[in-house]
Amino acid sequence: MRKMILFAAALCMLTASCATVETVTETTAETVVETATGMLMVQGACGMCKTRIEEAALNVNGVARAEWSLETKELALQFDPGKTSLDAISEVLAEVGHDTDMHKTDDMVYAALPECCKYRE
Ligand SMILES: [Cu+2]
Repeated sequence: MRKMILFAAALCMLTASCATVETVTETTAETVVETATGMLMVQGACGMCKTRIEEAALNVNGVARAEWSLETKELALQFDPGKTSLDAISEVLAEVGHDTDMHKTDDMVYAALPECCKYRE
């Protein structure tokens, strides 16, 4: 199962159609600030999902901004690439019940979501 997930993620990266990361390095006199901007497709169904997704992402150390759109299912992220990665953030989201284009939520976790949050057909 783990192999299948890795394969799906690798395939995803090859096609480069889903998750994207862009890294910007700004150097000032004394500090080097590195910020990565990324986009993840995250499944969800309501406002509660939005809160859960954004809170989970913001709880990841290094994440500065997380904004999810209920309409497009896109999660716009800004984070420190030295502290975290799109892959790590995606894994946390799958752990709290939301499928992403990189990780799938465990069926047991999904089943425990409130009825209004059921996004699978
Ligand atoms: Cu919901």
